[in-house]
Amino acid sequence: MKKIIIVIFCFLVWGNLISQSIRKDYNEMTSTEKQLYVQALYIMRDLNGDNASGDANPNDDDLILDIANYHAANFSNSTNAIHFNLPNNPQRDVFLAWHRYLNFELEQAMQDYVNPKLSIPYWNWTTDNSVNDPLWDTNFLGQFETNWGLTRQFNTSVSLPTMSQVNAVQAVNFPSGSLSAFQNYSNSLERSNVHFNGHNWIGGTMSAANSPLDPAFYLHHGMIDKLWQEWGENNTGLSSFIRVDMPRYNGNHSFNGVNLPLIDPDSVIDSKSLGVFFANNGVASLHNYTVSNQHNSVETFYYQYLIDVKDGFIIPSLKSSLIESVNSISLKAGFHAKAGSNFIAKIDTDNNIVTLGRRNIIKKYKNPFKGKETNVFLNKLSTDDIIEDLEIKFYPNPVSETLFIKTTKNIQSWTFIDINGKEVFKGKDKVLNVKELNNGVYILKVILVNGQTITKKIIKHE
Ligand SMILES: [Cu+2]
Repeated sequence: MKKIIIVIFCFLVWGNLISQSIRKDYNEMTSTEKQLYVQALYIMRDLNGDNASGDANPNDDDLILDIANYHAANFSNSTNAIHFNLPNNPQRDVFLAWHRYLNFELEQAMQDYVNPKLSIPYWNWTTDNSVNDPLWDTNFLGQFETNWGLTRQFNTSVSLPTMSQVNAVQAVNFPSGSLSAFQNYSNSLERSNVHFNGHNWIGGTMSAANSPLDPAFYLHHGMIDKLWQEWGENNTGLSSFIRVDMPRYNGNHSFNGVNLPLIDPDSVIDSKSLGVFFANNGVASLHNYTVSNQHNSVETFYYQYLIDVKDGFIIPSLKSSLIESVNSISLKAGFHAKAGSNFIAKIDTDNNIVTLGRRNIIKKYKNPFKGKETNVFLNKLSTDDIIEDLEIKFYPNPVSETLFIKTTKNIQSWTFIDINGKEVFKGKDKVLNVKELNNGVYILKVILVNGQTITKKIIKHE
């Protein structure tokens, strides 16, 4: 009886899924994600979708143009200036907070209008500093040069920020422990090559006050935002703004007919408070965070590589969180799904964020850290998505020690076959200890009690 109540409760609560954002290097985007992101950019310029049918006022639902106009109008020298207020006007300096909130809002609009799993990627110029990088492919940001008339110059006499320039800026924290330390940091970041050269290396629109018209703007500022977040985590408590009423829009804004309110820049000092997290080299680390369900009815985390949930990641009673990875999720000490919380960990084996066809598996998962059981189950998104056929998943793959076979039907037996077609390992359990197996590529053949056979390539590594 208890179980039934929980399931019904879940269906109600999981109705409206909007993601938290795990932002990643654009190189980690799948081709589907890139395609969707590009599509989202076009949609942001025509939110009502009426331009094609001869809309008389095509700009009134153009979010990107609106952002660019706002940015240009308040670039500097105004009460609401968003640039260059330091060192003379520290009371006005909102460079970092304003740009953080801008990316957040655009991302929210993309999630809302296009796909809840979209996030704005970042451009790490310390590694991607060539015009031949995939960033500029015509199927990604390259197409906007012509389509949006950006007159990019690619001024390669300007150097993109190097790792040592970034490290030098990130080390700024003097005079130590004071508000001025943050102001020095903000000033160093904004006025150094690290911020300028991302704009000026591209040139054209990116060098002008309406630079948000170039989609590269959001990836460039995505990287700046990531640096500020890292600085804040290394210099706890130092980020602080004097101004308390940062205007996002000037009141004439037409986006969706809504005038967005003033916000306190201090409220965005930790990007996690906006539901924004940054992944690095295949790892999204979720830590020091308490799920609040403030922005969304369910906090959903999506990333295709490792989601590492640990130190101080708390899901309080009555709060709900869904963590979804294509590859692997690790729950470590310090992660705590409290009694009465809703927690789902899900492996999206299709690696396809537009696939809505989810199959339903419920597993009891022993939480090794609390001595209590936590429900970890693969959930379906809606009743339209029910697929009754066989479901089988292998996790993680590649595997180093223990491989899990998750299936909706019972397993009769399984066999590992090596590249010579020889059987090297066999058994019946759903949890396989593969420690003794040599590294390499195998075919795992699973025979189910109903006679069906599934094969899958498995990689064993160190
Ligand atoms: Cu700017």
